[in-house]
Amino acid sequence: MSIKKILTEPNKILRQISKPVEKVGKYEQNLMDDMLDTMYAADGIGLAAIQIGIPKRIIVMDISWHKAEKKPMYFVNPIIREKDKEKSIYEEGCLSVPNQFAEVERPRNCEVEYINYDGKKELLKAEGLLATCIQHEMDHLEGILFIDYLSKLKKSMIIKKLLKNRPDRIVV
Ligand code: GNR
Ligand code: NI
Repeated sequence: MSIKKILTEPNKILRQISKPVEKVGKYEQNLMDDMLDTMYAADGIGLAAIQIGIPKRIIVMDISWHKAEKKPMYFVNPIIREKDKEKSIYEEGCLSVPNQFAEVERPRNCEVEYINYDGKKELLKAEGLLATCIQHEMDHLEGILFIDYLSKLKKSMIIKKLLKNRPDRIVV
């Protein structure tokens, strides 16, 4: 188990479309373990493999309040089977867009089909934060970030701030 570096916007890798997983084996399970460690270490509630530079359709999540009682969730090759017509607005953040938050509107409920940690097919009815988070994570698999839903002005302001705050920025 190890903690990986999370890529941040702007980075072309985050815009890649992730590839389906053919089978959940030891490599994939080890990757999911590392992703979960990385997510907990960064205080996030979800993480897609592309955020650590691996373009595979794998997501880990834990939306439980008390992290003493961990409730990890694993999604491989997730597909949205149904989306609610009703929308809800949530203030979103992203580990790849550090310290920036904005309201995003998405379908309120959704039904997701996926493969779990043990390689078994599952169906999940998601609502509230769970539905928001799974949709946010599934966007990562398509190279989409929550800032893509904002106005051009808001988005460019956020990207400007990210560039300014880069830890590796050289100040002369
Ligand atoms: O940690 C996270 N919090 C969050 C809050 C509201 C909506 C979505 C999220 S996901 C985010 C972690 C992350 O960037 N996952 O890709
Ligand atoms: Ni994110």
